[in-house]
Amino acid sequence: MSIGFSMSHACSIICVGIAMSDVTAAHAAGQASANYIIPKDTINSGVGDMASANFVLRGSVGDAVATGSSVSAGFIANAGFRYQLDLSVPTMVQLLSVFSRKVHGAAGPFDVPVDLAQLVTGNVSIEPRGIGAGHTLHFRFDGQITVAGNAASSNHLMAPTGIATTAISGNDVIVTLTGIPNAARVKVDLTGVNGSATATAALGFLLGDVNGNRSTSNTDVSAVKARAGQAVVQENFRNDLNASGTVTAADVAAAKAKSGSALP
Ligand SMILES: [Ca+2]
Repeated sequence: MSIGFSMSHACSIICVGIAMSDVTAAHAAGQASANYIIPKDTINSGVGDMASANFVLRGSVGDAVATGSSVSAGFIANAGFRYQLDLSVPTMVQLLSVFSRKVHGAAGPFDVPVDLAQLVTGNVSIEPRGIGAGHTLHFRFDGQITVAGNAASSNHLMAPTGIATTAISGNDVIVTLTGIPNAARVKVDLTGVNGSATATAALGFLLGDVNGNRSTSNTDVSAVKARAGQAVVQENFRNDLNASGTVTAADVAAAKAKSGSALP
């Protein structure tokens, strides 16, 4: 395993990479601090593996070791340099919730919560709004996300569907799904969040199914029609199918065009 080091030496910052096997630990793992010997020829230029732990080495010849690290250890390289190690390990996180978010113009973002108890073949939550530039699923965790990890999307037949990409926003991993067809059951699997956490969510994408019963019918069309002309608020945002910020005739027409459709 490689670990990344950033080294401040004589007031300059350089990045070095070093393999774990090159570090000689004088103390057992798990201790709050330890002394290590780093043979000088084992420090190589390069960018560290950001998916693993990050270390910062600070100090210079003859300098006192810098302070301020939360976890630190003295280092002695064979050349006689002394460094301080700042060790930061990505926070272990657990999933709290998942929701499908769309920004309705000036009205701002509105979220459809995803029932995490449902399998992709079950009574999944429904996103009735159009895909636009992509569906965005927020996977909300209980701590700061520093490594987004990878997402994969599949349908109810376990076949890959669409393209899933990940991004970080605070405690959220945002999965953007593109290329998802209408009337689709989709399962998203996240792996490697902050290095090791995983999460799964399944939902249905069915345009116009504003009452979320997994079929778009005249009932849905009537519901959208009844809210035509309304600015988007929490009570009616599902009816703004094109996420413009107002429920309009275009939304009624979109629902009408899909009337009779259903999830597989
Ligand atoms: Ca419906």
